[in-house]
Amino acid sequence: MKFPKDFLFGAASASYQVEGAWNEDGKGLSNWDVFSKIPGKTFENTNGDVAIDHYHRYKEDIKLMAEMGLESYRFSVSWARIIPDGDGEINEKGIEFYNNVIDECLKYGIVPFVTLYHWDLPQNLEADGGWVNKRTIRAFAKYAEVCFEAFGDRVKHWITFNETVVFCTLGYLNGAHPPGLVNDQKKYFQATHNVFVAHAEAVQIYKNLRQFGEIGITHVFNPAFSIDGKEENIFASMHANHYQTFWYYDPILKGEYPSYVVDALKEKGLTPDWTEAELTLLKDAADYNDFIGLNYYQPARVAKINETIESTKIDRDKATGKPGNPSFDGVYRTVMMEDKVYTKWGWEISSEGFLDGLRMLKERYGDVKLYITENGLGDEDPIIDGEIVDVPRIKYIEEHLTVIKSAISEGINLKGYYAWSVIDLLSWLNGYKKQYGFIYVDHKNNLERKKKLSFHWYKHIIETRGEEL
Ligand code: 8VR
Repeated sequence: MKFPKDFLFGAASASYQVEGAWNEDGKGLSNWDVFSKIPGKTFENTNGDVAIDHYHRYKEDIKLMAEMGLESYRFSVSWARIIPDGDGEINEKGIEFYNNVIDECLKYGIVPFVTLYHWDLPQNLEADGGWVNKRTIRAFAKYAEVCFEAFGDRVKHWITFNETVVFCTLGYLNGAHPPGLVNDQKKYFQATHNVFVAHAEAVQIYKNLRQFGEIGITHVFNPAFSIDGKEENIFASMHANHYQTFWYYDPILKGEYPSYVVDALKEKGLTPDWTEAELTLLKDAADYNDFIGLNYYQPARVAKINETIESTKIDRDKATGKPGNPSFDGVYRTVMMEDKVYTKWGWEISSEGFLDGLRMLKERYGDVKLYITENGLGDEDPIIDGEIVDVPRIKYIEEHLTVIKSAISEGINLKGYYAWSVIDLLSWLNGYKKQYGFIYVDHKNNLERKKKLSFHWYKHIIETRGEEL
């Protein structure tokens, strides 16, 4: 079987992780420009000032993508390039840059898939309370509209937010992402709600413009499974799925929050400040949301605990996705299991977890349209005789694409696959050590680009539409 004709084979990146040019051509400061410069926040104090200099090398990079046969490129727009202070004047140079990127993609027939928010918030808004302040909702709606009007004639696929669970958890509970707060549960839930409202506003604006494209959101997809058949651990997995998945997916797809979480928040005095009008907006926008993007790397294996959590602060090395942390409410813990396989960064490799998770989604949300907007292997790639032989990455992607194929044959509505990442880039907290790309970037040699083994492999998969998988 070949993948269906309308299935898109792509790869992804994010503005802060590739662009650099942090203060060029009128760009404003983002929260990451500031946060990454606080000593100790990132591995070896790396930051995105230069990143892989995609801002100046986008032509070369997109040419390589075309050579690889990429059908679609998922990238994000840096809000502070478009509106430097978040909600004031528009920076024409910023618009021009993304126009160039989009046109360069279209020149080769590559479909641009655009994320509006991949974590880099204008610092001016962050300083005023960021996602906790409702001003940011209005600002986002305006920014989204500016992007739709500037790029919407050529961009027909929009993602509002990337992984709300990650930037809110790390930002308001764990202190590992901006704004660096610890254990602020009230703000955490408020920020998530404000993001969902901002998403809903953007969906409405987009549909009112009648540009006839599609709009959705991307969430981390981290389905939780009990470590065994014990009742208490099965309860833990149900609890984890409600807080980590349904809290994030329900308001987008069903237009309402899961009552299991709502009731608990009420009891604890953690209910966000939400208005009737906002709740109605969520309900209305859910009917117009076109798809959900899933970033799948690993499932969660969970066990019940009963702990009083003094502080949810976690150190950088524990904030990078490795299991072992207790949940903020002390109800469960994620665990590493002896019979599972893990990457060098401790992320479980499990294509079965992927398939089981997709079935769980289908059960809860029916036939919603899905894209895999990220999936890939973070590794330190071996270089042998000058060649980058990233065989484990090929194996990883092969396994996951094979699962997608069977999911499609089971009737799961999957429309595209975006490997993370198209090119080696800056990891938020891990510097350049953790590589994900099909294209290698030589940091010792003027950021020169080089094709990896996986580049040729993926090209072949695309050419044959996955027939051999
Ligand atoms: C996703 C993010 C993306 C990347 C990939 C890989 C990190 C990284 C944490 O959660 O959308 O930006 O972020 O995962 O892992 O290493 O930079």
